[in-house]
Amino acid sequence: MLCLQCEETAKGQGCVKLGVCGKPPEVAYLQDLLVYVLGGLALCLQEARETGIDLNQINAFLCEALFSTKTNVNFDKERMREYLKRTIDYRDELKWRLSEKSRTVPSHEAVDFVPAQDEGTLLEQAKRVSPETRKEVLDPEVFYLSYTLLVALKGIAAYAYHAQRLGKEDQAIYDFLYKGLAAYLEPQKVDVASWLGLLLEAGKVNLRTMELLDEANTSAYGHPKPTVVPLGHKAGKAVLISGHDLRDLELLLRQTADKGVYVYTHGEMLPAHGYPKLKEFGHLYGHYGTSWANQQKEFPLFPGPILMTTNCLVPPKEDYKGRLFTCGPVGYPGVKHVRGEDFSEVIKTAFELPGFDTEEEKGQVMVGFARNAVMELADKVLDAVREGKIRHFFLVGGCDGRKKERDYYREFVLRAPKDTVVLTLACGKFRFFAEDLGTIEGIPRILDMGQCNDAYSAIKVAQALADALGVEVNQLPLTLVVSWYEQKALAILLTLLYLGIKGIMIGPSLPAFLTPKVLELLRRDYDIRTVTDPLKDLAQALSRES
Ligand code: SF4
Ligand code: SF3
Repeated sequence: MLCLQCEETAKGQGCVKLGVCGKPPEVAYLQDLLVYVLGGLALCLQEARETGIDLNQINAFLCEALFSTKTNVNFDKERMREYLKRTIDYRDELKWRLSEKSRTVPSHEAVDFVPAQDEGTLLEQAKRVSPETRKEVLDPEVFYLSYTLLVALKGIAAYAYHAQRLGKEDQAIYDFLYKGLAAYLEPQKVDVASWLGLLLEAGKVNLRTMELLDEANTSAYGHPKPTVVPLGHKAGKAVLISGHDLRDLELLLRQTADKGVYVYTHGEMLPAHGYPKLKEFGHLYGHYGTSWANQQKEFPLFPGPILMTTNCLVPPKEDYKGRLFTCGPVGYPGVKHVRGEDFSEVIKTAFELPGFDTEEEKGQVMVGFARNAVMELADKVLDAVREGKIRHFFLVGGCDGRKKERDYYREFVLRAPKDTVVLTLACGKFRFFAEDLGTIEGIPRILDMGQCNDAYSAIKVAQALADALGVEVNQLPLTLVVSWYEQKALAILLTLLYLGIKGIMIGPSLPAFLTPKVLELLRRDYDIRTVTDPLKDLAQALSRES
């Protein structure tokens, strides 16, 4: 196997025997094969695009299938085989419909690919189209650039999946997924300059996808409002829900309403507490635990079932595996998977388990500072900036992970001068989310803007601040300190580059798939830098503005 799609990739170069995340080589190969057959499907979809054939179901499937190959989503080879089969079924149906309409069926091996029935041969087939083989046969620059595009496509597909579940779609996003998968499938047809163009286009399409997701979330659940979230628990039966999918949370809340069960959020589900329509459910009580990286420590102590709606799933330990559930694109062998939208098995398990015996207070955090809530503070914020009471903003956002170096982000936030404000989003914030940094003129010094899925909010706020102050975004007293781990973060980074944002600090290490040439370009044209030492980086960020 060869997988280098996340920040924890082995030796900073690529996992070749077993994923650092726990992904076994068989699953890695099947995911590579899935990407290949999705490429064949994408060629057919490009051809079917203008024929009037209804593509809705296939588009939704395409996003889910790509999502399943992201880091920490699906570790189950049987589920991968199912995704393969469904891809081939959709592809063959499309081929038939294209012929029926006298349209040309695209010519490519992936369009005619037939998977072997026995696992050994299937894995051999997969190996032939895997990054391991691509690396041997492709020009190195093309290998890495095409890999970077694939990583971005997975991030975009994840956002599009969430939006689609709430009824928001844009064919232009799907068109780009087709185009990107086709380019990955036939990399020799794309020259180096065009790859770079495709990557910036991925940033542009990702911006649209995040906008659509923002529209999906806010139209379904209202604009988030500043909300206090308890970190303790009530006495009683309890269900824990993690991942990013708000639709799954809504369904769980509806299905547990008036049943005497409290629902707690974990990880990236924390910002859900800020949405007015989700807050209406009184049994959505509080938040339990921190980021995905601490699951193996936190999950054994939760006395109820745990539902993983999306990434990040860590291979579960035996002491909680039996009460863990997955849904959507997530999967792990031996863990119960909820198909469809009926969580009654999860709820039944909550009644079989003890729940919390006693009530406990463990402090609280504030969430809900998404774009609308920050805009409501705009006058106050702008006055504070003009009066010099707020000297600088830091957007400390992105993923968490297991590396000790990620303490950098906590140090950075704790050491940020008292006249600075920290905007944050995504699971990296769990390194500092419960710290009390105080307020400036009543404005909290940590403003939690939401999940990684809410990066659009941060972009809108930066643009609005720049407009109000009559400057360009790059002239704002704002520094972006990004922690990346997985594919959505890369898609966001490309969006920031597409928007021309300069001076981003990224860490804890650089993506293994960026070639020296690309890095040189990023440094030269975008002034991208890697994080070094919190105090040094803080001093540098603050000096640039003076
Ligand atoms: Fe390795 Fe990350 Fe790929 Fe897992 S997802 S196999 S840790 S590179
Ligand atoms: Fe986190 Fe997986 Fe990226 Fe949503 S939950 S930000 S890592």
